[in-house]
Amino acid sequence: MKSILENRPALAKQVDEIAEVAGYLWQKGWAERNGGNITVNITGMIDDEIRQMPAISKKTPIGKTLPNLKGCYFYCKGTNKRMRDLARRPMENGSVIRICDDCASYEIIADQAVKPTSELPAHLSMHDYLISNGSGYKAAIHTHPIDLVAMTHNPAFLKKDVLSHLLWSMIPETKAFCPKGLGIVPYKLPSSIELADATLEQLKEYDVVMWEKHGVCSVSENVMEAFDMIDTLSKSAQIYLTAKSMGFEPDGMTDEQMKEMTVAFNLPK
Ligand code: 2HA
Ligand code: ZN
Repeated sequence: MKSILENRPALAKQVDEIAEVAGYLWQKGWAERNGGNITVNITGMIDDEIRQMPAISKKTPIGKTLPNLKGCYFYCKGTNKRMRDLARRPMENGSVIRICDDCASYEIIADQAVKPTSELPAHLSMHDYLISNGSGYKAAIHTHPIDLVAMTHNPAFLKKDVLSHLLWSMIPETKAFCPKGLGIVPYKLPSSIELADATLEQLKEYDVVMWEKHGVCSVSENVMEAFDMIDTLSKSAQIYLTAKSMGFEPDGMTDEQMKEMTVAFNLPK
């Protein structure tokens, strides 16, 4: 069977990058079994031949109407598929979908009828928003980092921006590479529309959103940047936890040091 990636170097490179990141998520220990999902808006790489391709699945409701996604195409990790398998065989563990003209359903077009991620409503809602605000962002990742999820089990860290400031203060790079910090969504049922809507609300302010006692979501121009933000935050969480496990509360950078860095790196306050 011919793959949609054949003779399409840009699309093949994009899928390679997704597979590379899927491998990192597994190696990090953030992607047990089928945990986590990746979606990328690939509409910009779609040619007329792909537009004519017949669907290989039934039209399936998304669960929401997303007006900005009309005619858009996405690579989506498959539901119940493993990141570690996707890393080696991305077109067997994910698929390319097209959003139908009603903006409320999708169909799979390639390579195989692999049903997209259970978190599709959240992912597509995020992409819809990212188009509407002209961000140019194309990638969304959801994953289960042990350290960051553990921190959401402490109610003190769930108050607005408490965790952002704590993680920023562990090492200068964290604010530099994750300047908006991270938003918090109180616990909601996985895969639910409520989770999708609450995530969307946080995206207005943040590029990274924690789902209490579940995982993290991040959005960026590309899948590597989306991964890097979570990785940077997780590094800070590791430093915090390592200090705590050595029996002391880490000092954190002082307010002056944070201020100096914010000015020097031209970061938002
Ligand atoms: O895809 O992580 O939140 C499995 C999940 C659901
Ligand atoms: Zn999850």
